[in-house]
Amino acid sequence: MQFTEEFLEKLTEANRIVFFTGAGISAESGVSTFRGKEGIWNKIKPEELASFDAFLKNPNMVWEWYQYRRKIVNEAAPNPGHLAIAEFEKYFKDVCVVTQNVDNLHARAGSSYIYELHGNIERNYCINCKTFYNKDELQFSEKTPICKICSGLIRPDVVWFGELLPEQIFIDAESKAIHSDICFVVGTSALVYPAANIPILAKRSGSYLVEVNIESTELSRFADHSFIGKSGEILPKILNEVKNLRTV
Ligand code: BJW
Repeated sequence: MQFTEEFLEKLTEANRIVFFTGAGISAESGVSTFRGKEGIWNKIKPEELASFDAFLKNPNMVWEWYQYRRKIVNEAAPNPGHLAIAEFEKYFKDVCVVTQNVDNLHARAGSSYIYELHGNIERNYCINCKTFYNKDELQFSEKTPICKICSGLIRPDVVWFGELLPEQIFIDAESKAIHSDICFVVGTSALVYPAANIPILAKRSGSYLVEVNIESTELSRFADHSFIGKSGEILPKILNEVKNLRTV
């Protein structure tokens, strides 16, 4: 893999790094992406499962789908892409992950600063009184569980279409993007808003935008540098270069 002089210079000089990640980074861990040939939305319509209306219409079906995905995620392990990102923290002053993923694999890989824009599949909350329940409390529930306090339906703590993103997390992620020196955009089609604004904001604020994806995306035309290939292969190679250029 060839690195340009410009890219190496940016790696040498940077202090603040943002990794903006999507489903593609977890593909090599065996977690399906949403779009594309093997994507979830190829088999299921998003509005049937990933909206509050769908949940109210058929809570058990939506709950069952999330229990199935939790099982996949539990059995999956972070891959070399997640692990490389976590190791970047040793070499730069400020490294964070802004992720659209709900699979918790960045945390399990050891990343310390994670902004989860679309929630986390391991948490749940009551739609009435907002009491939180972690996955262990509801692990064996085949049907939609009911809140112990108010008998409301319990839903996964993820952001469905038409719902607002967690406000403070989004504000903090925007701030990290604005102040970043390099923004890596990894494994996302960059089609879902407002999350997809984060890398654009980084670029407009002067950050060096680097895309890592198996194919080009909506964002590619804005990127200063595009690596085409699997993130589990490319990110460890970039990390190796960092090890040559910087000291711990
Ligand atoms: C690899 C790889 C490997 C594969 N290595 N790469 C402006 C314009 C148009 C529409 C809107 C807009 N603003 C808002 C909207 C509406 C909507 C939206 O964006 N729709 C678009 C789809 C058109 N947005 C919303 O509804 C958001 N809320 C909102 O805007 O609130 C305000 C509002 C309120 C009321 C009314 C109107 C507005 C909420 C969005 C929530 C998204 N939720 C989901 C589900 C989360 C829960 C769950 O997991 O079940 O989030 S949808 C799904 O898409 C999931 C993802 O986080 C998100 C992004 O997908 P991602 O990560 O990019 O995955 P893929 O599959 O698309 O791409 C994978 C990529 O990986 C590909 O590029 C591959 O090539 C690559 N890849 N293997 C490297 N090994």
